[in-house]
Amino acid sequence: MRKTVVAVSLLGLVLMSGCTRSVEKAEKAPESSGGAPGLTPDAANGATVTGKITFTGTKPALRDIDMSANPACQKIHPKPVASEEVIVNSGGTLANVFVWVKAGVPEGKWAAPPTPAVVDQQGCIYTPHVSGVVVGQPIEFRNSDETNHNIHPLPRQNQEWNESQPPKGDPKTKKFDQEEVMVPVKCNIHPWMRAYLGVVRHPFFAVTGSDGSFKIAGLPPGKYTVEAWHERFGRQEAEVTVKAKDSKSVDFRFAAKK
Ligand SMILES: [Cu+2]
Repeated sequence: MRKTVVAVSLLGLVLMSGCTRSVEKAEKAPESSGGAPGLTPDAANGATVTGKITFTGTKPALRDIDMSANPACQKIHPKPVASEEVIVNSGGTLANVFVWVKAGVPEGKWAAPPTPAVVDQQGCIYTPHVSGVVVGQPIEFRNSDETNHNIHPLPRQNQEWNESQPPKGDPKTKKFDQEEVMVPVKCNIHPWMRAYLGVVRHPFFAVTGSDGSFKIAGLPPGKYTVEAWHERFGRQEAEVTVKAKDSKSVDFRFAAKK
């Protein structure tokens, strides 16, 4: 009888130490798999959220960009260059709206695409004006111009940097390691130059183009907060709940400020 008790308690000790070890392993796993690709959208079973951003009211009067202070830039543009601050498409929709899933996306490390996002400087304009990257995804800043630029992102959560780039200089590849929507990017030489980068911890974001629409695909089933950001008109949120393979639409409407 006594032997059995001893045997059982020994077995207990062995089991307990076994447990402790496996917990330690589980906790350490994410660190040691730092190079792992991470979570990716589920193209086959994920849900799709699409929508349109409409604009109501009168488009604000915007001055054309004045490049006269810099002949190298001005000579590229025989005609005045329209501001990109508000682009209302022919159908009354809004371009350059950054739409992203702000809340509800499962925690965990989402894979950063190895392919760099590209922000070029062409004719002393950042192209694209608005774009997005996944946290940790490389961004290639290019200079296609015959003039100097000075790239200067102005983040609040990420590390600020400020680097000049010679005419047609080598691309600069950078990363942001914190989620931040949006990071404004200016050029210290040309005050009109502005780009905006949405840095998101997952790949569920889009930017509206000439039809004002967006599409976010591969979302796991769940309840989400979707946010639409516009540089002039601010932010709006909407809730959406999706099941596997669902297609739902979420529209936003921005109005002219009075
Ligand atoms: Cu510049």
